[in-house]
Amino acid sequence: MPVEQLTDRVTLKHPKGATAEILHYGATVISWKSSDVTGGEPLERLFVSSKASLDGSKPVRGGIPIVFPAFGAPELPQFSNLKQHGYARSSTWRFTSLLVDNDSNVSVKFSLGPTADVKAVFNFPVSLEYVVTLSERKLGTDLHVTNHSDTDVLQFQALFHNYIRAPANDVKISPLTGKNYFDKTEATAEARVTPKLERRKGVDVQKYTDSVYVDGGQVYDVTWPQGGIQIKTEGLKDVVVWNPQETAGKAIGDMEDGGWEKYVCVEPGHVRGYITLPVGESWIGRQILRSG
Ligand code: TA6
Repeated sequence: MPVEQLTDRVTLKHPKGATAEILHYGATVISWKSSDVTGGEPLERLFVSSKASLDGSKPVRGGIPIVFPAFGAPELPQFSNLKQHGYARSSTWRFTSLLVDNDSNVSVKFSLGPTADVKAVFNFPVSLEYVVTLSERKLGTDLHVTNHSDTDVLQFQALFHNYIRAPANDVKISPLTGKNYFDKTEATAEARVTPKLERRKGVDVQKYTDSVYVDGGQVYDVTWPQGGIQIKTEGLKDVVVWNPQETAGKAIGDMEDGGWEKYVCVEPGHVRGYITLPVGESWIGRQILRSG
């Protein structure tokens, strides 16, 4: 059965063995298992902390949380009621339909309208749809944003907060050479808003890393000895690379011991500046993750 609906999640099964699990809470992909080009048993490609809450009590520490309408600490006045990274990852989405079910792809859609709990924090007539597509070696996630206002444009940011399962100290992310980035680990506010030029051929996360690359190039290779994930994106011009390492990692309440050694976050998004969506229009931001 390609799609199974459980009380709190939907599971996808591809005819060639790949699987995915999506919680209704946050429409958070909490598992993606796929083989690589050599075939073999599908392996888990995402990291979810063993201390993560999956009961809807707080955003999932891992998988692919959806960041919308604001990245980081919300800045715009209309976002003043929102928490860090916005409301999409901490709202309960509705599974609306099985879109595609064939030998190549299994694709499902979730939606999040301006429901009461959303209006309580963000009173703007915006609706979200999220399409997750599972292929033999790929996982696609598409976020559709529609502005239903008759009068106001919608300004927003969006990002897929991918926790890629990987040996963090052996990972390299490329090609980011020549890209400008902002280093959020800098000690002073001034340094954190001063752009740096990336000179490395492969970016590592062997030390505490929290970098926002502007216009990252929309294709990213996350590689390590004997493994890798490629990320291709559309509509998401920037990319964030994050790993807290031990000191910052231990301070994260729902991070399992040593969890920081098991993942790297490579997060395509539009997070420098805002997308401005005119009245009545829709926007799509998408990514395709490919294993091996
Ligand atoms: O995407 C990187 C980041 O913004 C980091 O600064 C860190 O805060 C991380 O997201 C996790 O944020 P969270 O709100 O999920 O603890």
